[in-house]
Amino acid sequence: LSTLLCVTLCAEDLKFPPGFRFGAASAAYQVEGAWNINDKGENIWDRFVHTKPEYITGAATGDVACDSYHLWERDIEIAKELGLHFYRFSIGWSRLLPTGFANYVSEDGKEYYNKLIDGLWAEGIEPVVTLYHWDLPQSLQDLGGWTNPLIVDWFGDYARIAYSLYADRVKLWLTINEPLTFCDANYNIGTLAPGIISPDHGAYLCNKYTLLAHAKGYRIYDEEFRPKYHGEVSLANHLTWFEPWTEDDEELAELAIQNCAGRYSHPIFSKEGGWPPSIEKLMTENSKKKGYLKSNFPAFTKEEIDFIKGTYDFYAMNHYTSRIIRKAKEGEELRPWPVGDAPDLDAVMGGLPDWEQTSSYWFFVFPPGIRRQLVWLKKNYGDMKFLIMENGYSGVEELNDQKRINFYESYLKELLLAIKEDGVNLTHYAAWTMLDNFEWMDGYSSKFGLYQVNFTDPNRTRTPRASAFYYKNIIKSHSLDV
Ligand code: BGP
Repeated sequence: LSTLLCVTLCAEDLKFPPGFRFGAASAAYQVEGAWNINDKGENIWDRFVHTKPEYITGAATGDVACDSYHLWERDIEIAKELGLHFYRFSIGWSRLLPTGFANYVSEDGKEYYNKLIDGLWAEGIEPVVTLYHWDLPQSLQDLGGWTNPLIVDWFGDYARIAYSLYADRVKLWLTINEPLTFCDANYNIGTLAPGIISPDHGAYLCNKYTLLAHAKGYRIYDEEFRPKYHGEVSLANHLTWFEPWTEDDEELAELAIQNCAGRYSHPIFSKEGGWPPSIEKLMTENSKKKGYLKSNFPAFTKEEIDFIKGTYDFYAMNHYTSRIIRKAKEGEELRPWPVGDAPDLDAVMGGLPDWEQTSSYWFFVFPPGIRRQLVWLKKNYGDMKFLIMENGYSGVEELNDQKRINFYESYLKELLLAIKEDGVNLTHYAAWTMLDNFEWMDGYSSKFGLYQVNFTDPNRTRTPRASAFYYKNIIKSHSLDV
């Protein structure tokens, strides 16, 4: 009845389902610092920031970042202050395995994550662990990184070691964070480490071997660890939502969604598996246009399709932004990815004038996108457990960050509608992020933190923003009615 009486959501509707869990997400390279401490191995971000500083705003590095390697206890205190139910962090592959390979486990790395996991549990906060958040050991990159099929085994070995050390206390695992972002930005235009430009080959090989590596990581857990520990595993996909510019662009918008969401979802979550047929067709046509004899989009064998299919226990989505999209006009010049348009689709993309532009060049605020994306996933891949594993707002330094509060309120409202009106089984929400941190190519110029971090202070003092109190109240009341 309340729904009928209310124009928008009413108090009752603003409640999250019992058992719904709130958290925050982070990534090793973005917060830990201590890049060369003890026996930690060099990773591709260490190498990238030290050799190609011109790629990063202010030539910033993650050498110290938030210094969470030393300040992990303060981080747990903050997670407790916020009342988080879970804290998502990633393991630094080369911190745990300095050579990148399984021949040698760092005692120091092992203990660091042990302390973090135990410290979180001591405060009743569940650790959620990502195995790979973009910091490949440099030793593996030197052998081709994600374009070398052997990465599937290297990742499998690393995953097995991480499970054997922590699966007794970690029940929720994400194998890989955002293949779309790191494959396309690593190997397409070279803006993320290792900064290799190979759009027609590197990016696609990375797509394929990332999916196979994820599947390997999933299957190892499933066969060797699940019987004892009963945890759950999936990967986290970055999904941008696409709206058609006009009715004529509906098919194109669907193709763009397939190219973003489908490329990393269809092989895992669809009944038939393999690449989305529309994307395979598009890539073949594009290869021909570019003069290749055959498609340079790497095909899967039947065995590979079966190996990847079904390797999930839930769908984890990172979502920030949306685009409107239209076909390029005859002779229209496309702005290069990722700032502008979509050459693969011969399409122009952007935000509408009333979509707020955040401090990140790629990020327009469009709250309905998050709900529409979830509904699309449910429609395409069926009913399952959905988790938001990243969502947040990039702004500036100010402590009174009303715009971030507005962002969280509007996106969370859409999630409540997805749960209540569309029947989406959404169980977790992770804010990106708890602390200002090293935001990849933006260095420290872009702030996503609920807590401000003073990066000029050797103690890396953390100070709550207004949004931290807002998020804390939401968690406490389990409702948006705060
Ligand atoms: C996600 C990444 C995060 C985080 C966030 C903000 O794609 O998983 O690691 O960085 O985006 O993005 P950016 O740092 O590019 O502004």
